[in-house]
Amino acid sequence: MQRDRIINPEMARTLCQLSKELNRQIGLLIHRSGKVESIVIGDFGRIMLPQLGNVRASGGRLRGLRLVHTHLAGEDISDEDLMDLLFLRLDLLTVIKVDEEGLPEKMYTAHLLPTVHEGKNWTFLKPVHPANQQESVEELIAAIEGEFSQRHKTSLVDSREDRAILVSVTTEQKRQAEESLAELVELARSDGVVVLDTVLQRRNRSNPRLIIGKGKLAEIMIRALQLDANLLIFNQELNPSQIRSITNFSDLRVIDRTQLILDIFAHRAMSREGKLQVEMAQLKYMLPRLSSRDDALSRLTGGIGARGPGETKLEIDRRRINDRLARLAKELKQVSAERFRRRAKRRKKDLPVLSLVGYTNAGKSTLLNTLTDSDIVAENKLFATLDPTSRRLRFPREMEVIITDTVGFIRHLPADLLQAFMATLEELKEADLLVHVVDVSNPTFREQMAVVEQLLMDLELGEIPTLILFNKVDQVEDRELVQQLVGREGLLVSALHPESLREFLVQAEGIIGKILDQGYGSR
Ligand SMILES: Nc1nc2c(ncn2[C@@H]2O[C@H](COP(=O)(O)OP(=O)(O)OP(=O)(O)O)[C@@H](O)[C@H]2O)c(=O)[nH]1
Ligand SMILES: [Mg+2]
Repeated sequence: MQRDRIINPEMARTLCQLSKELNRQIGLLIHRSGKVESIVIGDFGRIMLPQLGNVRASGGRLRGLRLVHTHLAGEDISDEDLMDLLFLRLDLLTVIKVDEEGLPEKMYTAHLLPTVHEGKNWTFLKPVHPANQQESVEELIAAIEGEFSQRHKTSLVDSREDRAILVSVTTEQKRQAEESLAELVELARSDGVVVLDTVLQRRNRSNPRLIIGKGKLAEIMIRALQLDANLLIFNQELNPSQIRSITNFSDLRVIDRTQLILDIFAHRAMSREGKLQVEMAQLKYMLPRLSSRDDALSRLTGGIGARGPGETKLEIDRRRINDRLARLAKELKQVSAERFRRRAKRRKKDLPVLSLVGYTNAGKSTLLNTLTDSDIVAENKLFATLDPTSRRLRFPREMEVIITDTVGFIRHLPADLLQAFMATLEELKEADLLVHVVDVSNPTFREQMAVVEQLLMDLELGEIPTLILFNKVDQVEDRELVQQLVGREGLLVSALHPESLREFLVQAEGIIGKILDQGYGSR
């Protein structure tokens, strides 16, 4: 094809003629160089495009391919055509209407716009007969690409941050769905992601193949283009086919809640053990999802029972990951052994242990700081603490204990992560008293308590005496709620205000004292 024409006039005629004879749409995917990449034969009403690889003009935002195809029923550029333009980021999308005689009537062309114009990200060129093409497509595409990259440059200034749209597709009740999405926003914020928009879709049943309908996905893609998002975060765990069903349509990065949590952990891990644990969880999560990565490749080697010569890249990746996992497991074992020795040393001093547990962001680290006059990281972010910390704490009646702070809990804690952190969490078994810190200023604190209690059971910590602290009362306006809590099995405190903790110290000392009296010698 000539580089500066959308399509050569003779070729347009041939295409129309064949289309008419076959009574099917025919499409050409044409590279910017003029090379025809694919010929697609559809049926009367539509064509299905093959999966496109990453054929791209160097560094551009558009794909480097234009689609030129025939329409037999005199219909205009359809919504489906526009979706192809949008999802595939085609250079251009052109429809040639075929007339009764099988001759080209006119060509109708749409292209993307880098900015929203009248609520749309695309615009139409003036219809033209294939023989009368005046404008150079080459120049046109270069101009569009230029505008895109200019926009890109201006947003590069703060492009170290990810800009995300959060999506939740769920069968939950409305209120629960909203709360869960709100928590996803907090997770994203904690990971330094800019949240541009949230989309909540409630469904009666979940679909294991397509997580989200194509229409809804189109809406999200348009939104993503408008807001210049580079990331979609799903609240639900995505299986490989669901990931594919989305990434087939778009170039946006797609991750799920589990990956987001893993990413937070990866950023926060400070100790060697923490880092090893997180990397292990990440690799384990990635492994089964690898198949969806390089799809073009796996299709190439898929053939008729034939494996390509040697290993495919995918297999090499998979083997590397397995090797790495084995190495990590070995290292982790060593580190855990070291920690065990340290712990044994501490054990010799035989101080009772009081462990803080609770939902993430409940105020555990703040409490430890206030009680022991320490300065460990406590901030309004989820999972501020990953590595366990221990401090000595002197009770009012001169008794001394070790107080430990550890990673917070969250609902739907990723299984791989829980497993990786098992060694750290196992230490909780040595606690003489668990202090369950609850953030009562959070409207979902009851659900959070239930999550923590369930996890404590799962970790076989249900037998250890537990004291509940209703924290952040200073933040609660609802006096009625406070009254309700007073009679309950717990103390109202504010970790920021030492004077509110006096009663807690007395009670904790009492409980531990009693345990020691009863159990001395058995330890
Ligand atoms: N108003 C108020 N804020 C509190 C109180 N306790 C903690 N906070 C705040 O809550 C936020 C979270 O506190 P952290 O101590 O980091 O919570 P955490 O339980 O250690 O959380 P993770 O380590 O992230 O799981 C911080 O911004 C604290 O300042 C309180 O009693 N009142
Ligand atoms: Mg903390």
